[in-house]
Amino acid sequence: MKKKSTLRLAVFGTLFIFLVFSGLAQEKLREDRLNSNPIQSSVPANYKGRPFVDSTHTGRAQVIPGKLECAFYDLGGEGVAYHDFETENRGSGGLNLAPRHQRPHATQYEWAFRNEEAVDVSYTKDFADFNHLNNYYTPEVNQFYVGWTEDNEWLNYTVDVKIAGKYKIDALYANSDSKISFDINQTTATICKLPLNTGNFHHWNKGEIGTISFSKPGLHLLTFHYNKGNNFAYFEFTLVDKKIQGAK
Ligand SMILES: [Ca+2]
Repeated sequence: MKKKSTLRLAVFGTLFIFLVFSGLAQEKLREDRLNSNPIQSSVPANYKGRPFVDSTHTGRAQVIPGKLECAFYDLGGEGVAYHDFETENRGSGGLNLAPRHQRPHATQYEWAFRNEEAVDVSYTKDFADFNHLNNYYTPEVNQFYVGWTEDNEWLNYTVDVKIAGKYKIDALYANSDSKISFDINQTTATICKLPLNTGNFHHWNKGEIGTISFSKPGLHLLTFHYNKGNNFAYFEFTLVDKKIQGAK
């Protein structure tokens, strides 16, 4: 009896191990297949920018559906990855040089983020952005944002669209209720309106601003156009319809 049950245990044990390993092998095969499929690209051939990369970012394009962080605009510099009014970074390379603006909840990484580039970037601070009752939406601690905005500035993002279709856009922003727009692959795709004026550059709101459609999956060049009067933290793209009408 003892021998039989030992044998049964051995058979079941072997079978169990076999099933686990064959499951793992199949999963690995599936991953390899996914990775070997090159992402198709609709990015214009003349575009010289590339996704942002640094010590903590991989250099992969930001993904749609998902959150597009404004401060993670592409690498490539003035006239390629962005257009900015003046060469100083008035956040990381200006305001945040003052010890008072190097908050204990952040590190040098946040204080000095992309300080060699002209786009004006800063991060949310305890004394300015959350410990007050004037927010419509409380931003995350150390949330990067693009500020000190001027008329006709723009930022480029190489984005990886996983599913073609129509997307709702929500923005985390502060101050003016201005209009902004997005191009897809260098053609105007949508004009959006920020829903309300928060009355202050450190009173934040998160709300729906419009929709945008991508006609196919893969890499696209998304250009964000804006004017004077806002801080912009991020945009969230949520798929609302896989049918596409008038998509770029
Ligand atoms: Ca600047």
